[in-house]
Amino acid sequence: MKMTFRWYGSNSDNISLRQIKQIPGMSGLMGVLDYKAAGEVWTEEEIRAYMDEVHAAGLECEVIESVNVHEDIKMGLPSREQYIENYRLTIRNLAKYGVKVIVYNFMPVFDWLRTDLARLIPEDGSNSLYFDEAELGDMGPMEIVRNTIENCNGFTLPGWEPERLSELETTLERYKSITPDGLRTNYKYFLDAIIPTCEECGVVMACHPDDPAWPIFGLPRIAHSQEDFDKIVQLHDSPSNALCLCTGSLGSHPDNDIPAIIRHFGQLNRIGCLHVRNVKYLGHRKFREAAHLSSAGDLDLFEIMKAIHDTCPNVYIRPDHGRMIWGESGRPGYGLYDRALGAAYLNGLWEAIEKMSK
Ligand SMILES: [Mn+2]
Repeated sequence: MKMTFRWYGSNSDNISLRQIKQIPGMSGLMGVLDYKAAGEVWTEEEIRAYMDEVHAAGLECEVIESVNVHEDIKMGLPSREQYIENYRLTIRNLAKYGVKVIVYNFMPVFDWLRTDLARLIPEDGSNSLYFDEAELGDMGPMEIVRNTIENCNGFTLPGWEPERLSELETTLERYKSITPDGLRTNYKYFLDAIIPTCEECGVVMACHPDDPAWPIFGLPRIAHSQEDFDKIVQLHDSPSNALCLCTGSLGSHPDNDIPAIIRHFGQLNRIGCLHVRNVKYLGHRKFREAAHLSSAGDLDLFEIMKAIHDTCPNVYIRPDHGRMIWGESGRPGYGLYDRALGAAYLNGLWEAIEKMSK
């Protein structure tokens, strides 16, 4: 297992590489160029600049996240050809600088969704991201977009780039005629086009699950259960067509047995990387993000780490969203302190599992 940390780059993250390097057991980053719009080519110059900085800090960057798929590819429009060509070039450019795994998603419009980005946790005064479908009921898509952008403390949030959302109304209208099967057809077209490039360059594509793990606003969503991912890995049968198993996203639905899902796809060699975090269920389609410790939420992090250890022990993982604690302010979900605590805890579980299994 390689422990990593998400970092947005020195112009856009308030956490420094030195701080990340000081977290025990941190091997590197899951990096991102957060200023790139979906469909743009990530140039060699941009990637080199990012990597040089990371390597100078004594960290690796073998996983890159949020290489966003242009909406025209998901909708299957004729203009997808150019965007697919750009995506292939981005894969090649990233591979040249040592990238082994690319995290992306195939979710229509909304990358992830919360109704509150800083919900007070009354027990200890910290706050975390929160979702309540009942609150969403009164909000239209445009309103939730406005809320999310206004409440992100001036930081960009992955998937919520304002440029991408400017044509929201037209896009939402277009999706009305696309069924889940139709979306899968467009997905297969994309995978058939890019996976041979990945195989050539030794890159694994890791699809991130829907978050939360059910359909929203009537949009087709096809990545929120074991059955869904069985279909996805079969769309193009290759070890380069894998998933980013996000325990908090899939785990937002209590029916998803996360350790069992890890074992299933781990045995198939289809897990490119994992985001590991905990969630606390508060009712029907209502949850908040919790500290990583198992007893702080409803997921069993020991069983999760054990499933990783047993079926995909060399995989990249990172502590996912943390709470905001100790007076920290920053990008919602991506503070330093709680994620560092998460990494230390997950490393502790790992050490115990490793030694017990010998
Ligand atoms: Mn995730």
